[in-house]
Amino acid sequence: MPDILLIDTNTTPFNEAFPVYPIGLDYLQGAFNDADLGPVEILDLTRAGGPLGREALSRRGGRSLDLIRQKLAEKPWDLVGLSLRNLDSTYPILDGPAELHYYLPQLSQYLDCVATHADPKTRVVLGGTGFSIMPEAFLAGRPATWHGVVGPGEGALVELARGILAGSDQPRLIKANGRDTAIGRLQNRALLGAYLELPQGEGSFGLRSKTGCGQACGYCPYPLINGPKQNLKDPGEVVEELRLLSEVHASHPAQPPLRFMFADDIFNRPLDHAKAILKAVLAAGIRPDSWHAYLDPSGLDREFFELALASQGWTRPGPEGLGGRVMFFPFDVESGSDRILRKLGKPYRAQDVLAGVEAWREVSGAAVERGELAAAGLGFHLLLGYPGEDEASIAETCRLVNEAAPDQVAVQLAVRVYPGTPLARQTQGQLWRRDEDLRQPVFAPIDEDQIMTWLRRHLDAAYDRLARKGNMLLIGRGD
Ligand code: B12
Ligand code: SF4
Repeated sequence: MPDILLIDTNTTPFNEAFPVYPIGLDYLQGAFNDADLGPVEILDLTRAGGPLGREALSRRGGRSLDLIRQKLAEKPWDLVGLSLRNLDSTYPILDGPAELHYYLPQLSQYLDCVATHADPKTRVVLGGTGFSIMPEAFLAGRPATWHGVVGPGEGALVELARGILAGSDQPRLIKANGRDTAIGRLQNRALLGAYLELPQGEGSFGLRSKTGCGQACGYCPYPLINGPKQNLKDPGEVVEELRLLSEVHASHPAQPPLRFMFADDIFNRPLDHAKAILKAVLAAGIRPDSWHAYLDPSGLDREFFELALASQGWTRPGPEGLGGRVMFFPFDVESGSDRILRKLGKPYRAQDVLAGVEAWREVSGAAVERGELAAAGLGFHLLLGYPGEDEASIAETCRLVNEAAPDQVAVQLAVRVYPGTPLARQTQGQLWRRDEDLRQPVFAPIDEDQIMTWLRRHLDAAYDRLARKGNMLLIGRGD
């Protein structure tokens, strides 16, 4: 059997505070097993290094380098794969040291360590979301024994490994995004069990019901990762993954709440597929404590909300005193201005959002009346300050907010320009020149004070609560 090692390099402060299960590596490990190339070892740097207090976070890098050195010294691995997930926090540097928000220098240190300590015959393969967004930032200058895979690795990495083991020449960079290969599945019981030991946020666990969203919104790097089209997973396979997760959960002594996220680019596109999955989950009798997903705010209908409610989507136990379960449903609206939505490349308009909100209100309102929910709250997520934003477009967005009357509005006030996106093409020559300029976070410039003034002018007076952290605003109603 070949000696294959997969390393999860996600040692970011986020992964310390909000651990995310290394779904990608679990899927790849399963793909190697299916191809009779297993067992494959996973080195999860953050978990293998053990917990660190907030004040000791700076020690994570050194610990991880030690772990990499130790693992590489164990044997001359045939193949070492490194998963490079996060490039940055997506927030402009707020306060504190830059490494809290920008991870390329740390990742480069890990790669340097592998270059120095791996056996000269070991083939190194890079992949993961961060790598897929800017492969050259990682691969440039590395030895000829290094390769990279852009996009989902289940098919491409196994193929590459077979070629390497057979001694045939292999391409330096494989673009696997957009290929219709089988999507992996959660299969590593021990690793899933280990993550149940960790403090769980909204959803440490994730699983994928498809790849791709089929859109190309101006600012978004997701199509660079998963390609321009969609590849769907059979609902039955999703059920099998959830069954496994439920079994591992049921055998865990502490029984923390079982929450997960459909880690798709967009879960409800195509809507029928999302519904088929929820129906299959319900039919299988699987009841998580909660789940959530990223959604397209248009095309959400009553049936979707009914299925989401029945399967505990976006619900949680209510606060003390209220009892029962509550639902908080976030709509990723981005803008209420059709002109800006067009500029963003969004396929929906403000009217579609209102239709979705109406369907949500009917379903959640009926559930509250029946006593199934103790309360239901609505959230909007907005992205303000995209190139072309002005007082008229902010006024239109405020009009949509005033009409839909969400309980909470989260506003993001800065957009990072990722290489290869429509926004990057649009801003080349103004905000950046060479590809290398975009390796460091570059944000589309905005006048935050001006936007705040317009928001205050056009939002209903009921929205009288405002909290601000860096480029994020949280606006609430006092009524
Ligand atoms: C779901 C998701 C989340 C969920 C995760 C929930 C969960 N329990 O897993 C939540 C909301 C918690 C989250 C949080 C964050 N996320 Co996020 N997230 C995603 C999303 C949409 C999907 C990731 C995923 O799990 N996919 C499913 C798995 C199966 O796929 P995968 O990891 O990509 O692995 C596949 C391939 O990449 C490849 N592969 C992976 N490793 C390797 C290794 C080798 C050797 C090879 C060959 C291939 C390979 O094969 C795998 C199988 O197909 C992506 C965007 C996207 N469309 O990919 C952003 C994304 C990964 N997130 C990102 C970021 C920045 C964050 C946050 C820092 C945001 C924040 N400020 O809070 C935090 C970090 C959290 C942490 N602990 O690290 C960025 C990372 C890139 C970047 N810009 O830096 C992305 C790309 C989005 C973006 N805006 O650009 N995230
Ligand atoms: S913003 Fe959403 S719909 Fe648009 S390209 Fe990104 S993932 Fe797809």
